[in-house]
Amino acid sequence: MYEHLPEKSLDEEDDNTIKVAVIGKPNVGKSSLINKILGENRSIVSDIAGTTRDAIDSQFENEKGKYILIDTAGIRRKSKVNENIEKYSVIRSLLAIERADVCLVMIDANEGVTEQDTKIAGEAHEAGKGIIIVVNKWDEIDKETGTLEKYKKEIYAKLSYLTYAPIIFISAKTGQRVDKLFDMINNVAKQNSMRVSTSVLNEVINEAIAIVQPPTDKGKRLKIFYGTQASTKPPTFVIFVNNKELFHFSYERYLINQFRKEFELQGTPVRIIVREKNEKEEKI
Ligand SMILES: Nc1nc2c(ncn2[C@@H]2O[C@H](COP(=O)(O)OP(=O)(O)OP(=O)(O)O)[C@@H](O)[C@H]2O)c(=O)[nH]1
Ligand SMILES: [Mg+2]
Repeated sequence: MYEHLPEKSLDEEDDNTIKVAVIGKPNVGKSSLINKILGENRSIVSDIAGTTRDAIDSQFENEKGKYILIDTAGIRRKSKVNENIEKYSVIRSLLAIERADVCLVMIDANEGVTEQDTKIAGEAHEAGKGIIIVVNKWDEIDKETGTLEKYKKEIYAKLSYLTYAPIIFISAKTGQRVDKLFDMINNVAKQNSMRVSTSVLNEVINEAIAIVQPPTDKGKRLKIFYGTQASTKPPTFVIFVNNKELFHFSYERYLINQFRKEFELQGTPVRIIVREKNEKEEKI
């Protein structure tokens, strides 16, 4: 099904290669997924949690694109057994997240979202990466009508800051839906590196302001002068306002949601940086 490339140096990667880190706790099936994709036993798969010790890169290409798949060691709670190896693998995983464009946050369908998963997903979110929540071992679940929707709801309830990230239910063992991952990865990577012109951004800002008026506090109203995109990966917008204190979290969330809707930014964190501008010097 997938075409295999000859081994080449990872320095030769070109710009349209998407780096995908598979992250998640030990034994969730990270290496199994990568093996399924590569179609050979490249990474070690085993029942013993903590088999993978290092981040392992595999270059891979199919009809959907070019990818570097980064297998990582499961991030787990501090263990008494071997703290040094533990610490080392956590650091390697964090480095893998840093290097990635897209993180597949893998969750075990049998367990649902655990505290550890929340921590790991949080790292990817904080790092501003494109994120896909991958629920693995779906083959082990007894399904009825609505099981999938119920799972989705529960996952978003527990990972409430990740409601933008798409969810996919797979089995690395049987290969169920594994081929669907690539369109998702491409979409999320595209959104994560999206750039919008200042004029379009300000049209959207003005429209948003017209729909929901900026808040007032102690008789003062927030004024939004204009915005500009400062950077990508993730999309980061600088918004110039009269008074930072008036830019409440709820209005920030509203604006981010508008941006997500208008620019089709599912699957990526979106950031806003607020800057103050003197009202008199600002005549636009
Ligand atoms: N039933 C079922 N078992 C799976 C699935 N994916 C992985 N497993 C099993 O789960 C165990 C752990 O798989 P690994 O791929 O080694 O897990 P890992 O996340 O790489 O683990 P570490 O490298 O130790 O962090 C193995 O016994 C796999 O066969 C799946 O989709 N369904
Ligand atoms: Mg592994």
